[in-house]
Amino acid sequence: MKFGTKAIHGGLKPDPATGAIMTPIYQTSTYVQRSPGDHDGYQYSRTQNPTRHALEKNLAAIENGKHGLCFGSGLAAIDAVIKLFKSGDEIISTNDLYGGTYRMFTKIFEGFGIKFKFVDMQNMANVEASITAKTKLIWVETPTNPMLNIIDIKAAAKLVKKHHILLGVDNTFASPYLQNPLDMGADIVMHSVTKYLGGHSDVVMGALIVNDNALADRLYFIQNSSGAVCGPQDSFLVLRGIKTLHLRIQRHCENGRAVAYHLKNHPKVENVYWPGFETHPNHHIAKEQMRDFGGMLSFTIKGSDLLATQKVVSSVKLFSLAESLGGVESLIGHPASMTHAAIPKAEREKNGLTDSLIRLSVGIEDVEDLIADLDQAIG
Ligand code: P1T
Repeated sequence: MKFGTKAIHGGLKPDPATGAIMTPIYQTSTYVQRSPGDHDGYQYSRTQNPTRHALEKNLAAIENGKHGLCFGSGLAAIDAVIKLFKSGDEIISTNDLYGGTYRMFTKIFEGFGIKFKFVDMQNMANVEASITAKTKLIWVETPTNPMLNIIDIKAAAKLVKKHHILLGVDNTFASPYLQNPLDMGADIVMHSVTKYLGGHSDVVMGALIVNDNALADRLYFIQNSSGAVCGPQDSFLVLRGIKTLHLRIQRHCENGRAVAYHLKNHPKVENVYWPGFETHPNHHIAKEQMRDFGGMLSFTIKGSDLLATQKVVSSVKLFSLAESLGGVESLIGHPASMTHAAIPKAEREKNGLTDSLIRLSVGIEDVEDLIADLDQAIG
């Protein structure tokens, strides 16, 4: 089955009770048992819920995985992954990543004795040099947020196989339409479903997709025991969002490309970070592991300091100045003071995330209007 067909049908069947073609919102916390233990597979909605279950199967289908698990947010999904480990274990993470993930790693899990190393993975030799006998997981975000670096998933997979450890990939920026890390040897795929999968900026949710049955069981145990699950109403909205994922991403990519080239040729723009440019340092890997280059990009304006940058992001009329990404509407953000404010300035700047960086989530509006808005904001 090809992607669009899987997005609409994958893992789904008409509701067994009524034949409803759309999975109903099973807004219930519990399920009646005929006698203790005699039930139809549902006991309590933290453990399992039919609407969430349908979404989990659909997500597994579009990521070419066997098992899907949904959580109350993207961070809750990552939290479940890190709970696979214990004090003394080490995790190697990309150095450029969502600020909230960095905050959770350093402010929550380091307190529990798990050690994190933030490494520039654009060169895999850096990763191999950081592996010790205590390393248990390599955590990759690709494309990275917000610098749009590309990490070679197949090379990372080769490394984890050699060292008998796990590879987790945060696939949020790419979406399953553009990139399927399990096919490239990853053990865990994670999504902030809040973004492209939901697609309409109306849900906060996270997901994990895995192939290995034993790993899935351990994650199901954590999902049920820690309880950070999503609700049925949100599961319904995401099921609905995924039905148009392929169409939306095609347009995000088309618009992203047009905006990227426009900014590249703009006399006031200094740098544009977008993996579709042949001059992007890892364009060849992006071309190999992604179907297209997505609708996320970052840029800087020549000679722009913090104040001038904040003025530009506040001057848009059609873009909205807001955190998040991946919705149908275009967003502009200032990572240093918004999504990545939790990362110390010195740490951010090492990775190129300066006060002058502007991030765009290019939506699916008419691109001429988006370009006109950026031009008037840049001035
Ligand atoms: O917001 P939440 O659903 O908990 O997802 C966290 C998360 C995880 N991974 C990546 C790559 C992300 O971008 C995010 C959330 N990011 C934003 C809110 C943002 O504006 O970058």
